[in-house]
Amino acid sequence: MKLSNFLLYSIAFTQTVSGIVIPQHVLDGEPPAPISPYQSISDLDFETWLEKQKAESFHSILNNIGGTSEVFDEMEVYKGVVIASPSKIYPNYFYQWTRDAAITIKTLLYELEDQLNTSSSEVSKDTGKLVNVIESYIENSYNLQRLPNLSGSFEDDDKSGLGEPKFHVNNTPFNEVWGRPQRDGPGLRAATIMYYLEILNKFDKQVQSEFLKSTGFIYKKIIKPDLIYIMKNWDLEGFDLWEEINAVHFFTSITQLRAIKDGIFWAEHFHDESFKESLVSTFGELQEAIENELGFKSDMLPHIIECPSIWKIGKRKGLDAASLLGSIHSHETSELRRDDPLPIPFDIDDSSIINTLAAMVADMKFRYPINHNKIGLFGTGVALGRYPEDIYDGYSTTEGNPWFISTATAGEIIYRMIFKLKSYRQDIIINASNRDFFHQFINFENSDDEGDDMVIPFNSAAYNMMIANLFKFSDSFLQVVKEHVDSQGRMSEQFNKYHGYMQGARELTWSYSAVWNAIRWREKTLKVL
Ligand SMILES: *[C@@H]1O[C@H](CO)[C@@H](O)[C@H](O)[C@H]1NC(C)=O
Ligand SMILES: *[C@@H]1O[C@H](CO)[C@@H](O)[C@H](O)[C@H]1NC(C)=O
Ligand SMILES: CC(=O)N[C@H]1CO[C@H](CO)[C@@H](O)[C@@H]1O
Repeated sequence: MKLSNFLLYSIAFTQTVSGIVIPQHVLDGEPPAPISPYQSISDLDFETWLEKQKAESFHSILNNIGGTSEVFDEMEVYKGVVIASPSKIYPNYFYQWTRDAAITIKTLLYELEDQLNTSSSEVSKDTGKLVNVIESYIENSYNLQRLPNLSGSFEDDDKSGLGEPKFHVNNTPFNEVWGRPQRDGPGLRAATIMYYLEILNKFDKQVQSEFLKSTGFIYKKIIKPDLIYIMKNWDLEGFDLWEEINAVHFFTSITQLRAIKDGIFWAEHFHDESFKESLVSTFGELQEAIENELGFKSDMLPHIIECPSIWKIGKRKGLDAASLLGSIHSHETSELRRDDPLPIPFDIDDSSIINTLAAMVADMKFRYPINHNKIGLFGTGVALGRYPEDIYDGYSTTEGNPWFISTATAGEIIYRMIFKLKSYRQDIIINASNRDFFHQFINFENSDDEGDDMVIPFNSAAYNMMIANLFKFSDSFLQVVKEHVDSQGRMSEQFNKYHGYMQGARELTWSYSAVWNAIRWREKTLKVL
């Protein structure tokens, strides 16, 4: 976006919001053209939009995967390769990241599971196509794992090559300076592939690909190396999902824990006893570290500290959408059992997670001018960015903006919280731990019970009112998303904090996947209301 346009839209904004200080450089522009970025879709009501956006998002995800893309042929983007974005310049995201790919394919797996569940024994053409895409990703993972690269090699004792964050779309290594290693990739990939095995098992299906042979082959050759990587490296520093800080990170640790947990199940399934024992001991150590040793929690703060080392030196508040992402990607539906023998901490309804969400809203409501019209409102979602101190604008470093991923993920968390409350028939318990979150919905100052625990009994009138407010809260995040996508449902990485237009890498695969998942959880939650 040219600077002159930028000034124009910002001015338009000052006319609708009063009492907000707009930086002088924004005020120095030409008179405004009264164009609304929201015009193109304002005629669609929310429900219609959700349905349309879910389909568009899914289609756009498939277009960013080699072998199924209608945009790229297999000579350019190899089969099973998931590109982060089709953008090749300004910025160049035309690569496959291990993290983004694993998260994307997990989205396809949710769809596959939904399709298999609803369709009768006959496997439809669409389902067959989906299986093909998923298996080509798994095949490609086998190849990528074995590519020597600047993080190391597959042959190293500690499997250091698996920590390489990204590759070219033709499966050659990326040999430039980068934030490496990134230690979340192997766990995310392994968890995604193990979820595929779980689906095959559940619906009594076989592996289709001749190359992949069987679930046993996939376990031994692809999943196990990634688990070994975690066992050998979980206590080491690495770059975060935003590729900026070489340290210990909540997102990395908790998604690693998830992979180890699933690994225990599959090691047992394949009678890999001694390996299972090693996994069990890693699980114990890593869980203890996450809860008590790595510094993700402090008595001084109600929320998660995503990167304790940078918080300690006072450079960041610790607030980060990565904590929300860590929670959703380490907890899933299949864990909806009461007597889980290996519970993973910091589920979506954990006080520290919902307090993180509340603190992000409280910060970014003021930080981003497009949220200023909601300053007086409580229990309403706003556009969320990655973290308060962010200065990456999608092209270079100036000022941070809201992201589709963060905003949609906040919605997903609250839908899932409602889903869990209703499915478990849980009372809502408000106490000192989660008061920061519920403060958005209850005015404690006027209540006699300030300081005391408050129990809202399941299915009482107050309970149902709170559930309705929570549902409205989660919807309001998707309403923000709706205001910033284009008329085709396309999504870039960010939208500008002053004027709301999209910027950064266009058609970001992860944006589609985050929004698709939030909409899917909304549908699931509606069924239990
Ligand atoms: C299919 O979905 C329904 C509703 O969510 C669920 O109760 C059921 O257990 C699922 N069946 C299978 C085989 O997953
Ligand atoms: C608040 O309630 C939760 C859930 O029952 C509990 O885990 C937590 O320890 C409680 N916090 C306080 C400060 O009592
Ligand atoms: C340690 C190691 O195996 N490094 C390799 C990483 O990849 C580059 C490019 O393929 C090789 O040149 C290095 O030898």
